[in-house]
Amino acid sequence: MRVAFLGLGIMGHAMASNLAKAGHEVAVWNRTPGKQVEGARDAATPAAAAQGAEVVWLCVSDTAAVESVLFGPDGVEKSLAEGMIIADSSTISPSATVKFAERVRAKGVAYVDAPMTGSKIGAGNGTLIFMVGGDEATIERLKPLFAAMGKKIFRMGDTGKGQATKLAMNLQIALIFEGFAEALTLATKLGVEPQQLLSLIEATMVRSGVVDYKGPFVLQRDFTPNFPLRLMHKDIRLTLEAAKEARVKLPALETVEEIYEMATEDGHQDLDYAATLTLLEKWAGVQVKGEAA
Ligand code: NA7
Repeated sequence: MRVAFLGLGIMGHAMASNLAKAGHEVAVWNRTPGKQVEGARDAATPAAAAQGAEVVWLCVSDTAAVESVLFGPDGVEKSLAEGMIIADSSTISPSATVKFAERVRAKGVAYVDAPMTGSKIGAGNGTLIFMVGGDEATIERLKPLFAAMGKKIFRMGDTGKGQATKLAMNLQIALIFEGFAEALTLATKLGVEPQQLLSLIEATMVRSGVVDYKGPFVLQRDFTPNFPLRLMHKDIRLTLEAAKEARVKLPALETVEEIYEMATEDGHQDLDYAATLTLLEKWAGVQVKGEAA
């Protein structure tokens, strides 16, 4: 298929590469020039990338970025044509997504929100899991592209429901990790060996995918970003905003948001979100480490 891929960050670059590798005709654009994707054509603007494309796929930071790529000067809107599909894998506001979709629908363009999970590793090896909102026929047309970038798609409902689901998923990741980080900090302060605690967690119902994945990194004190703290913080804020719009109260997430705020003040925004642990350590006066760290 002819695809314009906009946004070549950690996730987008790997996704666009996989589309090109799968034989799709890909044009790429990134706000900061100089990023290339093997097998893809470089475009100077979002509008130039989208010109003649069947599908325009976005993966940029946040709601404002999606809005500017779509509707800003030289935005995708200039090249919209009847029958085109816009797919957005950025994590952004569900209500803004619905508004963007309405605006392009007037031009006969379908809009699918397709945020994903699977992190940098899943993007690299094409095993992402997509949570998708949009009509079934449109999603069906996108299947070859989903197959090149991921291993599974879950249709969650109409446009906007992919984003709503993503926020509900990241809410859980943030809270599960915070529970793990608090447990590690307390246990360490009370004299328990962190590696022993992790082994016990793995053998019991406390086990979780989040802890399986993050535990080894944390015990090695490796906070290089798989999922940067600034992006998890953005998602937490988006979740609280969506909750406010829907008149839902999320007291645990509100507290965790304050921890992200303080971690940002400490300069950790570009580290992995697991670096929120360092705040708890600072307050407790301990450091959590595995034997080899
Ligand atoms: P990264 O690696 O931080 O990449 C973000 C990308 O978004 C990168 O290409 C940025 O371009 C682009 N960006 C940011 N702001 C803008 C604006 N205003 N206009 C156009 N492009 C912009 O993030 P990930 O790849 O890890 O994640 C991307 C999304 O997926 C995000 O929503 C996650 O929550 C999930 P730059 O190179 O900085 O010019």
